[in-house]
Amino acid sequence: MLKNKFSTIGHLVLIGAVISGSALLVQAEEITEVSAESAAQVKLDYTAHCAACHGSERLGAMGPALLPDNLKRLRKNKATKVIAEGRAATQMPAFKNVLNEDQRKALVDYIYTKPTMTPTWTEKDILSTQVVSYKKDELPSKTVFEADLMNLFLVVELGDHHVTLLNGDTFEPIHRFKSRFALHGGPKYSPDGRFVYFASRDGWITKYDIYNLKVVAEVRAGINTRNLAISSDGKSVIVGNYLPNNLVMFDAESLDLMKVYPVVNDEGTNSRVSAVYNAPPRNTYIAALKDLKEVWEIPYPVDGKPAEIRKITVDDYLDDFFFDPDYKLLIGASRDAIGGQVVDLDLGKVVNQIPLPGMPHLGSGITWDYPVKDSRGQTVMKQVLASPNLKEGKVSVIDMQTWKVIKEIKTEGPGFFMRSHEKSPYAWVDVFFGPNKEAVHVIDKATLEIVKTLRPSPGKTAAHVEFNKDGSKVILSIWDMDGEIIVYDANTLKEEKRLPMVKPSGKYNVWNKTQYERGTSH
Ligand code: DHE
Repeated sequence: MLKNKFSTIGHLVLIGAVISGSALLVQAEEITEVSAESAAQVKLDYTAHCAACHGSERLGAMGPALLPDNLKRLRKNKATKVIAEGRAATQMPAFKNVLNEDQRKALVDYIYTKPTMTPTWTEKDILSTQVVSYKKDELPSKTVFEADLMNLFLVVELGDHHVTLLNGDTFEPIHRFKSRFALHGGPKYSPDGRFVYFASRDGWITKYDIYNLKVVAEVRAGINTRNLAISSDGKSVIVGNYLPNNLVMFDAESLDLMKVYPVVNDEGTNSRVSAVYNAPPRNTYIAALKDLKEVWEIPYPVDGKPAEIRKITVDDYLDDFFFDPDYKLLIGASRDAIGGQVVDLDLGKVVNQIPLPGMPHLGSGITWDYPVKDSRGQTVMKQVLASPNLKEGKVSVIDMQTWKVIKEIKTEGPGFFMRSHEKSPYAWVDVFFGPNKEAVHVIDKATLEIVKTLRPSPGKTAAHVEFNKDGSKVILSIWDMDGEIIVYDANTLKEEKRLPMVKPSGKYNVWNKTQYERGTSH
């Protein structure tokens, strides 16, 4: 009788795996005993409130995987608080009015329980998912539409998982196509702008031919993916994963697997990848890690052969980071730190600390030249970096020589994305969180003052802007199922056009992205 009263959380996970026919889980290692009633209740709560975002088997979907390995940096009491109050800078809502304290604690115990089946995604799994619809040169190298190919935009519509290709001169849609579930991070263009590579949170990599409006190849690189990067020679693509803890390199042509790099240090501790970026002047990829205090530099493959990794030890975990325009310095921060670190990639060490309290969103950081008077009264240009803050209503502007804060620009709430363009006098920052999420600020790059605050759709989140090729227009998303994108004149700040879209998130201009324009993300 007593025996019957006990079940295992692990068994419930196993049932889920069998039902979904998933090939992601392998044999049990550890089983935690809890009463059958509690196990059933926690599973019901998980299914009702968590599974839609974190996946029915805790492997991640819109939200991250919830497995002990992925939660190493989060203490259990902090996790209970996150369930009650939500998590800053994410889509995680507060559940304190929906789940009582016991339910919240039971959920925390559940997510910190090792699944009976360990999730895996092997080279064999990767290879088995590869589909090549069109081989090299099978499709014509001219477009099936007329437009300035360097001034195209892609708009990711998160609401119904579609992508719209937009003419950047007329702002007329050219084509709309279905994407994989929950694309996240910037799609990456091939250097000539013909192809684009998308990554979905559940690990799918899609290569799309913009000239022919067709998917060329697809492969599933992992279970829970962060982002991808493409090399400047256009020959390889690398994917950073949360689950499994690895980086996966593909040949950019047909997404043939080249190499899996397990992310583990010499002592055997493994880590999720915070993100991986291309570093053009270095001919390398740079990845920062979430659970190891290391930055990894991965050279492009030579003659198709992947090279060995160079590892740089840093002072703290780097959740978020970006580079100076020369890719000599990496500027990064941990989400819980009170400051950022400047890593000299040539010297291979941390060379400075930056006073950046709150939660700077360095992934959205931009740089520009800011005019100051020198000791002789002459105007000289100083390179500054600016970052929104995910916790506080401010934009920090930092001198990139002294690493001192020049100004903290007060905004109406925490912001997610910041953008500018070399030819624009303005930088735009959204107010993504809180009661003023409908607002977007326009900052004068020379005075560091907010010159205008736009509220284009009262009550709806206005977020993420991208400039066109010559910096004369800006498009802004109204982040709503009944949403739209709004085109502005980038100089007069006057609204020019609205196009209905389904929760449009990021927008990506071919020229700005392929030229590594300073005002946008790379
Ligand atoms: Fe993002 C880019 C990490 C939550 C929308 N986001 C990125 C990148 C990283 C990142 C590392 C750069 C990848 C690249 O371009 O190659 N994002 C994170 C997080 O750690 C965080 C805070 C938590 C998480 O859920 O993973 C997070 N991000 C979100 C969201 O909640 C957003 C608003 C909605 C969504 O899609 O889930 C969101 N992130 C975006 C967008 C970009 C992005 C639109 C690309 C911006 C660009 O202009 O390049």
